[in-house]
Amino acid sequence: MITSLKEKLKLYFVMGSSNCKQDPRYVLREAIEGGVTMYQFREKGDKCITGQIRLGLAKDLQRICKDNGVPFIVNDDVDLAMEIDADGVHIGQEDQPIENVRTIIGEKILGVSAHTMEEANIAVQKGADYLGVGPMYRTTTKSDIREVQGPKVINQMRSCITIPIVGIGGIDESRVKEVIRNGADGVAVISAISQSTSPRLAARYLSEKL
Ligand code: 3NM
Repeated sequence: MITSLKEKLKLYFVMGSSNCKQDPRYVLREAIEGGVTMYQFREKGDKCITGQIRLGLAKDLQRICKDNGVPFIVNDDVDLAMEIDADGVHIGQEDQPIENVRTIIGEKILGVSAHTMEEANIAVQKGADYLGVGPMYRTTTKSDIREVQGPKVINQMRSCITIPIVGIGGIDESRVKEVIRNGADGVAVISAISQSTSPRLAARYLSEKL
């Protein structure tokens, strides 16, 4: 990849069908037009789609990413990532052990959610390529989240973590700068883009803050 992973992580859009007010394909196309630099397929929760419909959506969204040179990352589902040859996988602390995922996916991008210094250090040792740290702020998009951390936790992690870090959770246009000032390489957002009536403009405004 010509552009570094750090650059690609600048405006990281995370989304599944239940996060969108409009067709996810339209939302992703618009978001990329607006400046999204990386995308994570996160088809999770009560209202998520399954089976062949899910697979079909993943392939459609992957195609949109490919056509625009945007890396396509799959949340949790290592089998799906391998089946469709995604660019990478993002896992949480409750998912499969990091080292197992690294063995399966080889050179693909591996992102890990970390909430504390200890989790961050372990993730790096076990082969993470980047960390997602959150929740930065209060969010209603994900129900099983940890306590709000605030961007300072990224500042602390920066004393020993050198791989790219993105902040996630409750980030909107007004908060991007604070997250970056605390040492994040980028921001990961769901609702700030997916719930907007204009995902393109929402992505553009976020991107302008970066
Ligand atoms: N992970 P929004 S918070 C997927 O803290 C996710 O690890 C989080 O959605 C974490 O941008 C979160 O709409 C939800 O707040 C982010």
